[in-house]
Amino acid sequence: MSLELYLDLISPPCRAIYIFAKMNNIHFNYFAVNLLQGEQHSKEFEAISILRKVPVLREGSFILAESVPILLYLTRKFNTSIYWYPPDIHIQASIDEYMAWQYEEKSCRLGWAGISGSRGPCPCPFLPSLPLPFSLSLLTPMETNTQLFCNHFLKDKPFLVGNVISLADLMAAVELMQPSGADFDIFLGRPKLHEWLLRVEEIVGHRLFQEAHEKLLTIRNWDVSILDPSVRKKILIMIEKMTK
Ligand SMILES: N[C@@H](CCC(=O)N[C@@H](CS)C(=O)NCC(=O)O)C(=O)O
Repeated sequence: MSLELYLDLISPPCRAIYIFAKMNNIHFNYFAVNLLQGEQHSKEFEAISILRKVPVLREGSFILAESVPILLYLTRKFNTSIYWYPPDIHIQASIDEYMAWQYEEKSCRLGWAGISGSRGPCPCPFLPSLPLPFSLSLLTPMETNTQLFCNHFLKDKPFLVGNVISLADLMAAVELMQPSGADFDIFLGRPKLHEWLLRVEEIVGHRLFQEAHEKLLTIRNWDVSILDPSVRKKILIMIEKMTK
């Protein structure tokens, strides 16, 4: 049965799955869902996932949403290298802890992803009141989360759960890259964080890492007028929440 992945590489969880599948030689059919054009709301995609979000995995009648269970499913089904999610229950718990924190939307993702939403494909045209550079209120959640990431999760370790890469590092690296879509370098002035990113990138492979991030890093060239209105509205609501 063929494995299908529904992804948009502008999305961090999609990039994590894409990189993971490629690194582990997992064969899949790639279905692009263009979020900025609202394809997640199409009837065809809704028939696959009522959640209308990517990533989604489909294998025959088996459909799975949410990046964390998708990654765990792939590690188990394809018996990938043990370091991604080692059997030690304490290590697993630490990986789970990080992934749960990252996906608690009100905390971390909103901060990192919010910046790219605010300056990426939809900056000034409908946010004329938002001065550039970013207002303090937009930067605050991102700075807070980055500090927490460095001080509580990464500390002085080479990787999040010790000496080897794990699913937690992959998920964190693609998320922390998100502000780069808005030309914002979160690694600047944070040498330890930058060294950690380089370690992850080296293991992933520079070419694959760049390939996965190409869409994000060229998003500023997008024509805002082709943005789906429902997507504009969602981004605006998200930014309003953050600037309150
Ligand atoms: N917790 C979910 C998050 C999924 C998610 O929020 N996907 C976003 C892209 S990062 C999406 O598809 N958004 C489309 C929309 O909200 O319309 C996961 O980890 O898979």
